[in-house]
Amino acid sequence: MLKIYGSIRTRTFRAIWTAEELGIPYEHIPIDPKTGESRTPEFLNKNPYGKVPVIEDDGFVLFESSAICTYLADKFPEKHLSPKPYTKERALYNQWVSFVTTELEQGLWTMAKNTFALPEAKRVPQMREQGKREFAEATKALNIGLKDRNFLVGERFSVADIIAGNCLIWAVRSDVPLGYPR
Ligand SMILES: N[C@@H](CCC(=O)N[C@@H](CS)C(=O)NCC(=O)O)C(=O)O
Repeated sequence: MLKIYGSIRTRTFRAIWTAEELGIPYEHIPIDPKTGESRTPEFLNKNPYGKVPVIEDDGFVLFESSAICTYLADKFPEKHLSPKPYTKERALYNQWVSFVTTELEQGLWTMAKNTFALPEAKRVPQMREQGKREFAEATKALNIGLKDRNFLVGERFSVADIIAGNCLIWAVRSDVPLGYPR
């Protein structure tokens, strides 16, 4: 059975959300990075970077949340959670997944690192404002990208919406204003 490693209050949420949308059985192993569980030799064997989420699917190990969600969605094409490869929809899907993970998320991550995630001595408080500004710029672009549509790609809910949705939930939970209607 598919195994999903990582506590729910981490980016592992994306993998679990995807598995739930697909309606597939999985075992959740709530490895908590805060306790050092993701840095044991056994876990580093699965992800040498020591982070969650990680999945194991019949012995196949994969890390990076967007790769995991896309792999799961592609495995069940009849559920339409990712567009078919080699299509324009797929290119737009790749665009939004990259945008969310390399742009939208980074502002939030900068804020989190300099508020609680890094050891206190390594935090730079001024970087919190920088992160907030970057997140605001990225949400502006996301708002324009959604225009009058409900989903990031075409007329269908996809993993791109799951990853973007997870980032926006993360922002709301951190009291960071979203600022735009879409
Ligand atoms: N780009 C990675 C980021 C993974 C990541 O940073 N995970 C955090 C939890 S949300 C983690 O495991 N942090 C532990 C650490 O930094 O030691 C992904 O999307 O999977």
